[in-house]
Amino acid sequence: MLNSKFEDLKLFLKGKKILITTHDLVDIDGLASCVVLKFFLNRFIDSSDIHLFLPEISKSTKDFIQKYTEKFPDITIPLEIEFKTLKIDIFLILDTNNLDQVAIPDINSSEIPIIFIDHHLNLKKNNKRNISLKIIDDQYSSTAEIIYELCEYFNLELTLPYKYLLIAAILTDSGFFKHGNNDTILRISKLLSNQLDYQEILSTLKNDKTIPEKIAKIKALQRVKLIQEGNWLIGITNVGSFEASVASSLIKIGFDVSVAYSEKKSGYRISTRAKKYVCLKTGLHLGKILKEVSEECGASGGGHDGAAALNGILDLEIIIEKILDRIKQVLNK
Ligand SMILES: [Mn+2]
Repeated sequence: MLNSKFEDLKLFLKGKKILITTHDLVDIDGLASCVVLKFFLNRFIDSSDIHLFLPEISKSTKDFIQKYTEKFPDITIPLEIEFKTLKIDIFLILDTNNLDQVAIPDINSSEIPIIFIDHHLNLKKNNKRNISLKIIDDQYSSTAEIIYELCEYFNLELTLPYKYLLIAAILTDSGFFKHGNNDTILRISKLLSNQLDYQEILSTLKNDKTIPEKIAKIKALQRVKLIQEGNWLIGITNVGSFEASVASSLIKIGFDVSVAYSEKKSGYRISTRAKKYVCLKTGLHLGKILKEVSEECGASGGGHDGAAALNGILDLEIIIEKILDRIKQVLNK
C-alpha cells in the first residue's frame, strides 16, 4: 500500500511552490493524473502556488480533450502553457520516472528537488539528482489509479469531470483492461455512476485512425519478419512513424511478441509489445530488457512487462539484436 507515502507527500508539499508536469507527448493518463492531482493539491496543500506544465500533447489526447471540453465546458485544461522559470520549490513529475522524457529545460542540472509518481518500472536512475520522494509502483496499470487512491485516502470527493478523466486514463493505459488486474476493474466500478455512462466514455476514446497511420500499419505488415522461437512467434518490422501502434497491431494479428522501430534524423525509437499471457507464462518483462540494453548502450528505455519503448541515436542494429537475443533467452527458458 502506498498510504504512508501519501502522508509523506502531503507533509512534504505543505507550503511549497509546486510545478506539476508529465512526460513529453502527453497521453491521457499523463493528462488526467496532472489535472486531478492539481485539483487534489488545491484542496489539501496549504499553498497558493501550484502550477501545471503540459509539454507537447499527443494527437489522440488532443482529440479526447476536444470531446471532453465539449462535455464539460467548465473545466479548463491548460493546453499550452509556456514554461517560465517560475520560482518553484519542487517538481512533481507524473507518469514517468525518466528525466529524459521530461521537457523542462535543464531539469537534469537544476537543484530543485523532484518527486515522481508513476506506474512504470522504477528505473532507479537520475541518481545525481535530488529525488525527494518516489511513489512508483508498476503493479498499477495507470498513474491515474495511484492519483485516485491518493484522493480516496484523504477522502476527497471527486466531481464528475474529474472522475470522467480518471476513467478515460485507466481505460486507455490498461488497454481497456487487457493489462489490468482485479484492482483496475474495482477502481473503475467505484468511479462509474448513473451520471457516468461507460459506453459514452468509450465513445470519446474511439480514435479514427488517420490515413498516414493506416498506411504505416499496412506497410509495416508487408515488411514484417517472422521469427519462431519454440512455440512463440516474434514479429519485427520498421516504419516511418506510428511504431507503437504498429507494434500493438502485430500482437492483434497473432504475434506473441513484437518489435517495431522507426528512424528519424534526430534518432530512432523502438516499440515492443508482448501478449500478457506470454509475460505471465515466461516471465518476459520488456521494460526490464529495454532498460538493461539502454544502460549498456547509452540509450534511454523502459516501460512495462508487455509494453516498452527505447529511444536512441547510435547503433540501432546492435541494439535490436540485443533486444531480440534477450527476448529469445527468456522465451526459451
Ligand atoms: Mn501511464
